[in-house]
Amino acid sequence: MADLKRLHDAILNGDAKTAASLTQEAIAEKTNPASLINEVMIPAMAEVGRLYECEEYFVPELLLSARAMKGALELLRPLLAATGVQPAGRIIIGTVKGDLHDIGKNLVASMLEGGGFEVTDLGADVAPEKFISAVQQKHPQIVCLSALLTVTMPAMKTTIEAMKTAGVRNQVKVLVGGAPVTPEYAREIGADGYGENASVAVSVARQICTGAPA
Ligand code: B12
Repeated sequence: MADLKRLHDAILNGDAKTAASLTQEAIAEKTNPASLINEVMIPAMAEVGRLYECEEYFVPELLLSARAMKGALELLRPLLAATGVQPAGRIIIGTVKGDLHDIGKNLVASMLEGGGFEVTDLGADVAPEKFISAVQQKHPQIVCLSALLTVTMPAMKTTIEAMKTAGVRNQVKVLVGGAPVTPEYAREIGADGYGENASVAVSVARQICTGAPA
């Protein structure tokens, strides 16, 4: 059986090769991808964050762990998408301008795909104009904004304001998230919804698109 503690440690230690091979093993053994992510991989990144906070890790270690996490998530992505049911709606997602964090956003995008949504991922450090032109081209029901830095949270507000000015705000619902974002902040900046993690993002998106309870 794949050693999940070793997978946790491989992400923690930034060992992308071991993380990928243990993830492959877990996939071959039909380990549930959602529990692999929620019970092993996200806790590993949380520990990385803790070590960074107490100055045992620095940016190079963060980058190595992030690379290991992304590689493992990439392997799980098709499995998350395969669990999907009916196409539930179109979604545009991106990390706001000035912010390069994309692991959580990628996870949200994958889970939304898994939830049957058609997702256009604009990437990280996305300017408001890019969100606006994606709305004009793709006509999504929802725009998802991610921010991981206190200093980039205001870019969510700027993006919403720019959507108003461009006349597209009333065509979509805006869903926000990311570690420093709170439901109060979401309300304050005029977002329509907030999700604390990727699975909540899927239920909130489903509620917005179908009116189903979250
Ligand atoms: C990995 C990491 C990095 C990597 C990012 C790599 C990448 N490709 O993403 C690198 C090394 C590049 C990095 C850089 C920096 N980082 Co950094 N980073 C992290 C770290 C350790 C983990 C983030 C992560 O991936 N978490 C795992 C994912 C799965 O969780 P998540 O992102 O929170 O996403 C979940 C939810 O928030 C939610 N969610 C996320 N987005 C959305 C969107 C929607 C719509 C919804 C509904 C939900 C949702 O669902 C996700 C899944 O459950 C955090 C620490 C932490 N504990 O968060 C610091 C952290 C975010 N970084 C921090 C800092 C300070 C920086 C730098 C400024 C450091 C520096 N001095 O250069 C730079 C900024 C660069 C920039 N301009 O963006 C601080 C931010 C402090 C703050 N509040 O502002 C943190 C909190 C570390 C700390 N404790 O100080 N970082």
